[in-house]
Amino acid sequence: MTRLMTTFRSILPTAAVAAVLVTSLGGVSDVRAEGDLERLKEQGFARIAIANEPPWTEVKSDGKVTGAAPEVARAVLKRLGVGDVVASISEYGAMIPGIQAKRFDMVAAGLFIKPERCNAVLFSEPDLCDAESFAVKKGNPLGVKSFEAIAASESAKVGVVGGGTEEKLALGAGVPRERVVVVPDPQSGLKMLQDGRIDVYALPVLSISDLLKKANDPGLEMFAPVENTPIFCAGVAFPKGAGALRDSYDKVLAEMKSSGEFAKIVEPFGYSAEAASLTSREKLCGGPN
Ligand code: 6CS
Repeated sequence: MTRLMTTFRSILPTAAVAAVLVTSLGGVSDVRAEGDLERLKEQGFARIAIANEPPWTEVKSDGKVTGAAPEVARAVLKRLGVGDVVASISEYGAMIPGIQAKRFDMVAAGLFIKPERCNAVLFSEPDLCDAESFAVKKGNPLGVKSFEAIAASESAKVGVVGGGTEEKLALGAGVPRERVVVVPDPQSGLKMLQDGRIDVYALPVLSISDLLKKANDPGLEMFAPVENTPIFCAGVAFPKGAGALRDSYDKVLAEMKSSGEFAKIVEPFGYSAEAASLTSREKLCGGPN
């Protein structure tokens, strides 16, 4: 089980020093690449960004971190000799800048693999896939079934997580900025919907299903799948330059998919293990990554 990281330890592993020396001598990526995995082994854990959006990622009341994405990452890393996964909560929009600033070693949050993100980070092969959904008041009084319908309405406001895919989908469909309401976390979005401060709360199907089940509010319901939106698939994100670490991760992930271990981890959270195998990082990135 993973632990929620409250403060990062500052460790300068020898591998990183080696990588700097080799780079300054006309670097050989293999040394740096070897350094990434060696650094994590020496560190004893990988620092991961999560969102706390069950069942993708979840911080339990005792601080323990779980969810499909961290559990897959933890299992793969253990096989690579990295003993633990230590998480910190981040908004989706801050995850990639966090990787680039080396605040995190990886993002294991159900970050959807999309071309614009593939330009900024390296992704593992896809692991968790889902469709988009709306949480609405019972009976869907505004009759919204797409982001375009929200845009076409006079006043409908849609709640979204900051820097997430739903925010981009809403703006891309023409919903005016002032009617796209960024909420800090899933619980806040649900409360804003219940209070009528938003008319729609947009998240992936499994996130909304989890929220509504826990809310047990007969005045709310889910509409899914959102029209004109694809099935999205997520992967673990690594910094550009950590190609060999990403490839080592992918090799173990593929072995776990073949052996059935991957399915044993993700299916209890509600994910289809097969869905990830129906696509690929290259297809989702629109080219090599
Ligand atoms: O990666 C994203 O943008 C989306 N992923 C999840 C798991 N939830 C919402 C977010 O927009």
